[in-house]
Amino acid sequence: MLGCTKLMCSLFIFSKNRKGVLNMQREHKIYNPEMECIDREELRKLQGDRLKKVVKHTYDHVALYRERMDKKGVKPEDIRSLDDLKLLPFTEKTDLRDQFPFGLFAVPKSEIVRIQGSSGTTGKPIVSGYTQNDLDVWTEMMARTLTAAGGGKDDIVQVCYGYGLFTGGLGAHQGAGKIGAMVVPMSSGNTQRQIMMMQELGSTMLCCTPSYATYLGETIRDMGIPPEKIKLRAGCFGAEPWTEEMRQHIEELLHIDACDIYGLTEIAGPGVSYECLAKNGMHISEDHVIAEIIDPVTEKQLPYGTPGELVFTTNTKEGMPIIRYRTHDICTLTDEKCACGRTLARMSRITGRTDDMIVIRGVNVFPSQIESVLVGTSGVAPHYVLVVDRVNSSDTLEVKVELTEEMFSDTVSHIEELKDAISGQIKSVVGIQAKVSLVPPKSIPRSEGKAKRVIDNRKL
Ligand code: DLL
Repeated sequence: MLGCTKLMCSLFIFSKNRKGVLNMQREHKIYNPEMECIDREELRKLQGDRLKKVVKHTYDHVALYRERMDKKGVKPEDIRSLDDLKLLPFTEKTDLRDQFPFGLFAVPKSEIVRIQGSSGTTGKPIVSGYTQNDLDVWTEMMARTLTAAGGGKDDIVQVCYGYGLFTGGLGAHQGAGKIGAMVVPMSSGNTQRQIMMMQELGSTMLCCTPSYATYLGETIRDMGIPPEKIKLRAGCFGAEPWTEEMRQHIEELLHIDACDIYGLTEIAGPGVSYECLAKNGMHISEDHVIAEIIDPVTEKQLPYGTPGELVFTTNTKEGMPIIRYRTHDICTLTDEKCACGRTLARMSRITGRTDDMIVIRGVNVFPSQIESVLVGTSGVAPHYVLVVDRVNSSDTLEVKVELTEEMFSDTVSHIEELKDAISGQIKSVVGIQAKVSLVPPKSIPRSEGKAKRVIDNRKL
């Protein structure tokens, strides 16, 4: 039934072209109009019904949720509609770490067909388990995403998100396959080869982080490749924060429509929300996830339009359902109808975080991970600051750490060895290359309140 309605919906609107001239008629393709254009009252009812089921499934099969709900005095029968969501306990990233690897699974392991993991690589990662149905749902979310960016079966989709535990590569791959496009599974890195394949195959869509899209665009420009050799039309860029200015820069460099795409491992992966060609916020796949905005301090729900912390509840996930996950990402929600015809609520760009997580080259990094390396290294004091910047469109991380008095008076060769050792440890714990600068004792300013560990010079 769903199959025959798919892709039947397309809406034409007038929109501005790149020079701002109002002369272009644009088609808005919708992968699943039945769900993406659903009446919002009907959606609320559907969400409520699905919530009841997911809460019961979770309570019956996941000890952590049963204990948390019992502690709050909430039973599955108390959840009668969407309004009762606020009665449920929250989930934090630390819960996923503590329950690693299988503690939050709500089905027998034999039902799990895939494991994916977070982009950050702490000692103890977080993983999510998918049943076949969960994979199908995630794949459809990505099919919606690529369709919303104008994609279809005639497209050649170059996927330069990393393949592996990170959800970016496989998520985009699955979605592109679902819409019948030709998938080019490049994974990340090797820019010259990416550009060669892009030209030879005539890739029409690009999936990667916005910083990598910028780098690719700048490299293509600097190589003097004529624009007609690049056939790209659109890209789905996410996994890290970016700005309208960056969008404009990418669109001008690559002559494409650059759409934002958001997601997180804990909930499904990329495609939890996605921009259409109206480029006015990301539509949330609300039939599969429930989005709330809360005040991070009082933990109370906030109305649409008010900035706050984004919280997600999975509404159809079987393998590892998650109740009220605190993303710590800050944004606003709106349910105003979009020019594309979708009724699904939209979230704004992510404007910040309520915790100290930073995303560097698409990798989630917590200062505490770096601190754990420094504390375990003799010769340096636990006084440090992380300086994040964006140089030639690529994020850089400098770790400034104080030497101890004894080490400060040691030989240069020892100090160089120490730098290499710290940088190697950071690479293995956090997963990214950092420049380590060893500074004299007591040279990093002390704070009287909360220590300022991160200086982010990127214009995000
Ligand atoms: O980054 C999934 C993804 C892959 C999204 C490819 C989009 C494209 P995680 O590694 O679990 O999953 O990191 C999730 O990354 O909580 C945000 O802080 C950040 N993030 C993801 N997308 C965006 C975006 C993937 N479009 C964390 N804008 C999230 C800003 C984003 N931040």
